[in-house]
Amino acid sequence: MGLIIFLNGEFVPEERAVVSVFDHGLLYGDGVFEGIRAYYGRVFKLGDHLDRLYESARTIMLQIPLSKAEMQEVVLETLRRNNQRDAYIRLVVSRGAGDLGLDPQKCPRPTIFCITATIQLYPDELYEKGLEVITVSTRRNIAEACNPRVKSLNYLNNIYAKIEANLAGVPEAILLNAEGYVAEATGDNIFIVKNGVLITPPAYAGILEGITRNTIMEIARRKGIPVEEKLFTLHDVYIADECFMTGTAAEAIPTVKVDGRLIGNGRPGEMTWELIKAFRELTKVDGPLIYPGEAAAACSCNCGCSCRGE
Ligand code: PXG
Repeated sequence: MGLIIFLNGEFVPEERAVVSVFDHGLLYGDGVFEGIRAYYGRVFKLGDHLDRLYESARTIMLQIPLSKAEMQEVVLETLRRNNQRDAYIRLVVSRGAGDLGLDPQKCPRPTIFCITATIQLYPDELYEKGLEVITVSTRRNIAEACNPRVKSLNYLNNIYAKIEANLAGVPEAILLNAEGYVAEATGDNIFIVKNGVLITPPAYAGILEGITRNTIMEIARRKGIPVEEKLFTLHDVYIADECFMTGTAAEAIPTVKVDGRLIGNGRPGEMTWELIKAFRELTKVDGPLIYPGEAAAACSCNCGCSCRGE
C-alpha cells in the first residue's frame, strides 16, 4: 500500500504528493530539510531536529509558516496516518513556487512536506565487520559560500563525494575542509578514538552538527569518557585506535579501513561498541510518543520499550 504524505496542510496519497516544476527547492536547491527516525513508537530527538530545521531556515531567510509545535504535530500525525512506529522521516521546507529567476522574493508560499518511509539500513554484517572508506578529492564547502552548518537542499557538494565513493566501490567517503582538516563524511559525522579520548571535528571545521554526533558526545560524557572537539588531519585518522561514523540513518557505524590503512587492529573498537549499545538503548526512551496513550501502557518487561509486554 502506498504512503500517505503531508503536503502543504493536507494528507494525500503518495501519487498525489507532487510539487510544482517552478518550486525553487527543485530549480535551485533553495530550501531546508531534516532526516529523522522513529523508534519503538517515539520520534527520536524530534525537538533537536526541529530546532535545527528552524535554524537552517533562519539563516537562508525562509519564514516557515508553522510553529515548531505545529510542525511536531505534522510529523506525529503523518506517522499515525501511516500506522507507523518505526520509520525514517523526511521533513522538507522549500522556498516554494516562483518564477524562473533566482529571486526568493518571488516565491510567496513555502512548500512543506513530510514523508514517513521505511528505512534502508546498512546490513548488520557491516556493523560487525566495520566500514571501509576513502578520502575523496572533493572538499567540503567553505562556510563563506554554502555553509555546511545549514541543512539545505543544496547537497551537490556531498553528491560529488558520493560519486567518488561509488567509483571506488566503498559506501562512504571522508571529505576534508578547504584547509585540509578532516571535516565529515557525505551524510555522516566522523569520530576517532586515541588513547581513550573521543575526538570529533568542531562545528567551525565546516560540518553539519549532527544530532547523532551530539547525542554520542553526550552519552560519552555521561560515561566519564573524555571528549574533545578539535581539528585533526588524515594522519590522526590513520593512527587512531578506533574510528566510527554517525548519522540518523547509520546511527553509529564502526570504520575499520581508511584509504587502505587499517584503523587500530582493523576490527570495530571497544569504545565504539560501548557507545553504539548506549545509543540504541536511548532510542527506546527518547522523544515524543506517536500514540500518546501508550505512556500509561508502558511495557511490563521494564526495558523502556513500547512493546507493552507483548
Ligand atoms: N553530515 C551531513 C553532511 C549530513 O547530511 C549528518 C552529518 C549526520 O547528521 P544527523 O543529524 O543525522 O546525525 C548528515 C545527515 C543519506 C543522507 O542518504 C544522510 C543525511 C541526510 C540526508 C541523506 O545518507 N545525513
